[in-house]
Amino acid sequence: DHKFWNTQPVLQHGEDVTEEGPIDPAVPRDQVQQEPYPLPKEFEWCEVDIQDDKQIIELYQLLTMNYVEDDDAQFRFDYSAPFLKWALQPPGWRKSWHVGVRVSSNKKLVAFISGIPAAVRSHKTLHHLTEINYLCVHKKLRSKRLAPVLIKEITRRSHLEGVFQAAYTGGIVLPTPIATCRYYHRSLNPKKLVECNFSRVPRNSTISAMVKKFKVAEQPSTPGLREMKPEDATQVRELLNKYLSKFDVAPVFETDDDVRHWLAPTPEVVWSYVVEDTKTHKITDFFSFYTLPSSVIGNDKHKSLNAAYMFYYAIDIPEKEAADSYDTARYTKQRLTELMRDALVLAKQADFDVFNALNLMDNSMFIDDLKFGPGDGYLNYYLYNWKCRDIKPHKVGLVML
Ligand code: MYA
Ligand code: JJ1
Repeated sequence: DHKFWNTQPVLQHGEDVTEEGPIDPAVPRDQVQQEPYPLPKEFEWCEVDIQDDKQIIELYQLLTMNYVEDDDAQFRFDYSAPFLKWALQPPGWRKSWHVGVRVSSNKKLVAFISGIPAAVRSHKTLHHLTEINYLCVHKKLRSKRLAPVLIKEITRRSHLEGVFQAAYTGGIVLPTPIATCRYYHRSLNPKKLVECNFSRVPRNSTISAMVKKFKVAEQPSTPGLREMKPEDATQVRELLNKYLSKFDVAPVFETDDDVRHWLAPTPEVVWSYVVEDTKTHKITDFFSFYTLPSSVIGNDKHKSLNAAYMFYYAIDIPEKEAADSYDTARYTKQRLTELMRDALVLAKQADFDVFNALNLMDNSMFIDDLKFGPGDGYLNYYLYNWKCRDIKPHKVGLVML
């Protein structure tokens, strides 16, 4: 049983969804609790100012040492400082949603939770909600019920801004996922992955056979493929919103600024490419991936695994193919497989060791052909204060960082 989650406006385990909608009503600002939730006496609240180099480094260090690990504690996510700046400062970001906890006596940062504003559609409803991420409590302060205080405080700060729904993901199962996706991995540097115990040499195989199996082309092959430019934002926005409209939960990119922030290339953080039709100069395809290394825990040879994660993509379905759903599916599979083959080439050129993807959107169409294998991790998707029917992985169009 869940002492905390039982008290929250979320679907409780086993409850059926008859009608979609909020669980608790919205509350006017002046009726929202004005005082921060009390913390145990040795701690105090702070806002982490991530424009201040000193504070972004404190946040980076907290997460690098204490954030998410795999089930066997072999790897830990190592989000870089530039990545965190990008992830936490999209258009409309609020400093009051970058919530830290410090030890009062020495001001050491020991816990964190963040919210960013986002437009996310579930089925037919568009929500202007908070995306919650980077919840972290220092390893030495675990199991003291600090996490519920952080969650209640970010909820209160969200209510103060008139936002009553949230989206979040997690490796663990809580009441109640709207969707559960699985991680898949495509080796680019099999030798290093084996040395890190990220993957194993199958009994009937050898390292050199694996090196051969996972070789990719030297250069991408799609004609008209190039890096995305900020000037492409309008076309990419239109293409992507149209593609995302077929999923049951997906973001809506409401402005070109959103697209430039999230999807134009940012060095060391996000990599984005478009296909520009050689004749019409129209953008017909788009894909992106982001950089998220993991620290390799307790390995003498390797300190870090350099992973690329599939981010958003879209293809234009020509009218001829859109005529019937069979042709659409066949076209989508072919086009996406060729595009993602190029994504692997570009990721290899950029020296990534592995390319990761979830089985969401249309990823299942290329996962096998492009030699991705299933990982041992799952990602659960949640909505706060919204009843929502369950969603199959291939109907999920939302990627959280
Ligand atoms: S997911 C990433 C979460 N971070 C990590 O996994 C990093 C490593 N782990 C830690 O830092 C700690 O173990 C954390 C828990 C901080 C996770 N999401 O303080 P406790 C519940 C939600 O004694 P600790 C991400 O960032 C747990 O079920 N709840 O535990 C999205 C129990 O409640 P109950 C979680 O281990 C976060 C209670 O906390 C999670 O010291 C979305 C125990 O508290 C989790 N990942 O600390 C947050 N893990 O008794 C929700 C444990 O009921 C946002 N718990 O089972 C909700 C929307 C808010 C905004 C609403 C706006 C309207
Ligand atoms: O990376 C993950 N698993 C790896 C390493 C497993 C190490 C032992 N536990 C894995 N490797 C096998 C790869 C192999 C490559 C060749 C083909 C066959 C497969 O499976 C997993 C994902 O699978 N990662 C995690 O568990 C990290 C946590 C995931 C939950 C994230 C929560 C994020 C919350 C943010 O909001």
